[in-house]
Parts: sequence; C-alpha cells; structure tokens
Amino acid sequence: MTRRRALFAAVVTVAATLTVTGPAVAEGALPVVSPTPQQISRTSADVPLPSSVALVTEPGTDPAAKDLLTSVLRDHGVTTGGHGLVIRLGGTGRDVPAQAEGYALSVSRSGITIGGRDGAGQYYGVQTLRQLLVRHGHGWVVSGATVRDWPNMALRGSIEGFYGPPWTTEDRLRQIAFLGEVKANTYIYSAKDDAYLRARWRDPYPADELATLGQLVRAANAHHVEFTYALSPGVSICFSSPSDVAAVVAKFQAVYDLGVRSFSLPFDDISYTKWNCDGDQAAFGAPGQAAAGTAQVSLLNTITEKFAKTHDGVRPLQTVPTEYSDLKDSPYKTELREHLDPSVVVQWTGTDVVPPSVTTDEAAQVSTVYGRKVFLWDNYPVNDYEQSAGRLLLAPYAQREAGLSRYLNGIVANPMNQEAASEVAEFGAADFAWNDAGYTPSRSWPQALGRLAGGDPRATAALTVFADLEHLAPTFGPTPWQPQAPVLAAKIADFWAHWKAGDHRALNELRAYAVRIRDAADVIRGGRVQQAFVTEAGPWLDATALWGKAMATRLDALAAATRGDQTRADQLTAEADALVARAQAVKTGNTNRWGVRQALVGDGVLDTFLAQIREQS
Ligand code: LOG
Repeated sequence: MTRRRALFAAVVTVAATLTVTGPAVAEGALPVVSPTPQQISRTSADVPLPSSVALVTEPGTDPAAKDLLTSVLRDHGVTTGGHGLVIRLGGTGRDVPAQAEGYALSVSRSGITIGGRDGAGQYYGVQTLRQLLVRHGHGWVVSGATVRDWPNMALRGSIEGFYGPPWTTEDRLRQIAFLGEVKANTYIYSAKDDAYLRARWRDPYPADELATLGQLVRAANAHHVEFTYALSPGVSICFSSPSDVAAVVAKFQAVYDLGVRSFSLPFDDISYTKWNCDGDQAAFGAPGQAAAGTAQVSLLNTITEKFAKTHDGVRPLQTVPTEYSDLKDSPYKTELREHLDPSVVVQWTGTDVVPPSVTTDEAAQVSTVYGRKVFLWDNYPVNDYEQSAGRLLLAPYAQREAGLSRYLNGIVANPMNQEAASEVAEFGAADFAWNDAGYTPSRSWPQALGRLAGGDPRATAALTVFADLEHLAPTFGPTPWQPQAPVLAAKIADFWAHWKAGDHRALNELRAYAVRIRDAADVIRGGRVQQAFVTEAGPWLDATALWGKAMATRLDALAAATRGDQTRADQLTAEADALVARAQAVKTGNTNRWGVRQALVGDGVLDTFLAQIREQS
C-alpha cells in the first residue's frame, strides 16, 4: 500500500468507528485519550465519581502526580480523605509496564489503581485518568477502562528555537503546563534572539534573570518536564581558549544551581568555515568542514567529561550540528561520527530544514551517518521565515511516518512566536512521539482543537473552520507541504460542479459555510477558548470575519444577478469589494521576525473564489 493509500485507509477506519459508536461517548465506547495509549480497553462499567474519595498513597508516590490527582479531583468537585471510592497512586505494582515512564491504570467499582514505572509514569497515569472523567447528569463518572501505556520515544516536547521575539515568561509557563498535559517531557530553551543564549553567550546572568529562570525550572519539575538549557556559543567562541571553555561551564553551572539537569550546545546557523580566533588555526589547522567538526567535538567531549559526567543527575549532553538538515556523509559528519562521545545526543531537522515529510528511510540513513539514533528538531509549526510571513500555522501534525521511533530518540517541535496557537501542532507532535504507530492526524487534530476550545463544542466547530483557513504549511521552497483551506476548497469545487450543471441550490449551501466563516471569530471570542490563543490570533480573527462577510455578500450578488436583478447585484458587488479591501488591510502585530504584514486567511482559495464569483455576477 502506498503511504497515501495507507493514510486514506486510516481515515476511513476512524470514520467507520465513529459511525458505529456515534460522536458522543456511547455505551461501551471509551473517551478518546491523547496521546493514544498503547493498550486501552473497556473492562468495567463506568464508575460514578463520589464527592469524596479515599486517596491511598505510599512512600514511593510521586509528589507531582499526587498534586495533579488532587487538583483534577478538586476541579470535579471531589475531596480526598473520605471513605468512598478508593484511588491508589504509587510505584510499581501489578501489570506496570517495564518501559521508563510507563504506567498501568485500572478503573472498576472496587477502586481505581494507578501504578507508574517511575514518577513520570505515575504522573502520566493521572493525566490519563483526567481524560476518562465523563459528565453524567449533574455529576461525573470514570470510564471503566484498563490501560497499559508507555512512550515509544524517550524525548518528547518542544524547542523554543525560533528567531524573532522570544516567548514571555507567561508563555513559557503555559507551555510547560501544556507539555505535562500531553505527556511530553522536554522543553528546550534555545530562543535565537535571547542575547544570553547566543549573541552574548559569555555574559553571566543578572540576578533577576536567574530568578525568572529558576521559576521556569521549578514549573518544569512540577510537570515532569526536563528544562533543557541550550547555549549557542558558535557565533564567537574560540574553541582552543581555556577561558571560553570555562565561560561555557560557568553558564551551565549557574543554571545547574537552579536545578537544571539537561544541557545542549547547538551549532546551527553559524559560519563553520572560518575561525573566530587565531588560536583555533594553531590548534585545529586551516578552517574547513572537517576542522570545524574536530573543534566542535573537542568542546562537546570536554563539556561531557568536565561537566555532564561530574555533576549529579545531569543527562547526556545534546547538540545541533552545523549540518543539520541533510543525509549526505561529509568530512564534518565523519568527525562527529568517529570522535564524538557516544553519549552525546545529536539533533537533525529532517531534510530541507522545514521537512515536507520525515520517513523511516531518511531517519535510518541519518542515524548511520551520525553513528547514533538522532533527535528530531521538527521545524513545524515555526513561522519565523519569509515563506511563513503573515501566517498562523494551524494544520495538523502530519507526514511523519509510523516507525520513526526505531531510529529517533525523540521529537521536539519548533513552535511559532505565538505560544498558544502552537499548541495545535505540538499536541500532534507529542501524540506521535508517544505512539507513532497509533497516530492519525484525523483523530489527533480534533482533540487538539477541542482542548484549545476548553471542551466547548460550538467553539470547537468555529475553531475548526478557522484552522482550515490557516492550514497552509510552507517550506523553504515554493510548494507548501500542506494545502491551504482544504475543506473550503472542496466545498468550492463541489459548488462549481453543481452550479455549472445548473443546480443553483448549491449556492445556499455554500452561503451557509460563508456565514460560519463570518461568525467564527465571534464564536471563538465568546466561547471557552483559551484566552492567550484569542489574543494571539486577534488580527487573523478580525480578517476572517471580514472575508466571511465578503464571501456571503458575493454569493448574494451572484444570486441577484442570476434572478435578473442586476441593479441589486451591482450594489452587492460594490459592498463586497469594500469588504475585501478591508479584509486585505488587516495587519498582523509586530510579533514575528518578518514584522507587520497582511494577516493571511485562506489565501489562494478564498480570495481566488471571490474574484471568480465577481466575474459571474
Ligand atoms: C534554525 C531555526 C529556525 C528554523 C526555521 C534549525 C536547526 N535552526 O535554518 O532556529 O527557527 O530554521 O526558520 C533554522 O532549524 N535554520
């Protein structure tokens, strides 16, 4: 089966399941749990959630998991310390999977048991329990499920690795909580325009900056997220200088003291065919790719020996090589393959920097050239490059092949400057990294949108209409890897087919969709949608309302012309022209590297259609 056929088959399977069980949680059906668990089945009737439960813990119970469980229960009106239903939360027990971060969860009338392989496993067990709570009348029931679950990839999460305005502390705290929620364990702090990380990497942190970092590290620990500190000295480092090596160690030590236990030294986007000091020429020879590899390896190996291996609890050092986006062997990669300490984790972006797809073949090849499993730095949904100017990227995480967990030790998504909007794609990336074999965009994407909409069904529907208009996923080349507005484009194609065959009822159907576009912004703003998303998406929502109104008005003009009322048609055409002009004039804020641009909405589909209709009316 080709990959496209396989994807189609998967979509059909999901659709068939929905037809059988209905979209709501019917008898027997379990709610959708994300990331998709490895094993989940119904083993009991649903259990009513009483207003008080007996929470049984043990010395090995993870504090973060216990806090989460207590707050989930509190959010559902349940107190602990009672005598009702027994909920056990603790270390390994019966049926707990052997894999790191794994957990077993069982729900029955005799109680709920969550056992984790480790602290993270317990925490993830609680995250699953949260999704098994279903409204029932005025109260809640716990779905009668048994779950055994573990991640396929060890590293899952995001890398704040874009150019342009870095996230605020508030954004980062929201992101960290989000990552914990989707069972992702990694946040890499690597904002390109954070001076202390790159341009002025040697400078020590002032006290207030350190205090803020400390706050993030504590938040990360509370959500089982590894705060990974990435320092990029490549822009100016003198590799052979003991004082520069000491400056790297000093910077790492300062954040180690705050509780950071994971570190990276990225070398992306630097010139590697010239030295920054004469000493490097003497130490490593004439500048060139192989010499650059030798110099980087010397720093990475030194920091591994002198820092990572001498400090308690520090994880293997990570790096981003200067050649990060291709598959070809080279003198540079040979240096890394042959001399880099085997513990060092190497990142790779997939082909073309922003990969239109990532296949197991490519990952197998690249793990051969680097001599180890690689860690995917996935440049989606990042929107810091020219082809993404004026865009929010809200399409699902897609085109990553099942089976990648055999070659990758993890995936981090590089997000947009807009944190909350990035959670749509990141949700899918976390889902895929947890269970690549069980992942389908058609199942994951609606969950991501529903979560952003706070579970509000009307707002979820409006968000789905909006996200379709922000669906184009660009690459560095001219051809997008995900199409713009596929749902609207299909409706338009269907409309023309009927219209040209003389079936004019099609106009009303399409007009109804134009009204949904027109009203999406109001529904999103008035619903339970995450406030940060509403703020970030503001200009795009404003533009969407105007485009929707323009579309409805153009269709009204076509209807008037068709019934022979040309005066009315001309009037409506002029009104629609004015609306189109207003829609095109809506600008983004100055929130990205590309500055203020037109806030693009359904471009290439919606605007093209409105121009075609104008010619007919
Ligand atoms: C940068 C990254 C940037 C992205 C997209 C890597 C490893 N580095 O071409 O910071 O956000 O492209 O513009 C990059 O991807 N280099």
